[in-house]
Amino acid sequence: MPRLFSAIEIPRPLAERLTLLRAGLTGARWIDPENYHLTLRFIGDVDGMTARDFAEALGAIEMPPFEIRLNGLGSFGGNKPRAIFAGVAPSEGLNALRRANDRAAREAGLPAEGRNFMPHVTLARLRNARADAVAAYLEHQGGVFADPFIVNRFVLYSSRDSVGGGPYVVEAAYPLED
Ligand code: 2AM
Repeated sequence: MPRLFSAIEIPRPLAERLTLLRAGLTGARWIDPENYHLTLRFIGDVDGMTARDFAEALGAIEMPPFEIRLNGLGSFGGNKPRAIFAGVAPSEGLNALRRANDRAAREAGLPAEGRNFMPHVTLARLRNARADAVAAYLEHQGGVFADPFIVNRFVLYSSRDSVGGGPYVVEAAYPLED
């Protein structure tokens, strides 16, 4: 079974703008813009029936479109940085959609997720990047702001790559409608 997760896609023009940030950090493996996404609920490897149940529960979600905005850069991993991400400005719509995705996972019999939801778009995975180099990179680039965009659908992705970072396949798409 492929690894599954639900996510919001990043519109192509915004993804292209984010590629301007792909410079100036040794040890960074930059994600290709077509693979940028904002994970709503990570599922991982599950059996076919659970996958179908999750996909079906996602299909029952009814929500209007909403706006979100990427907002500043950060890193995960503290002293041993492992990723650079773009953060997301607080959004009630996003929180509601995340909760609905959590509910769908519960309905499919999946266990609750241990970690808190920290919405982000991973831009690079890091290997042996120095914490001070990451800090300098973030100081230089971290203040960027992007235009808001409308979220009018979310998707169920699969990934066969155990390392993460794509390529991802859209298994199903779920429109948000007023
Ligand atoms: P990340 O980009 O911060 O690694 C596919 O792996 C997507 O699911 C990625 O966006 C990844 O976040 C996210 N994800 C959330 N929880 C995960 C987990 N426990 N293992 C792997 N990926 C996870």
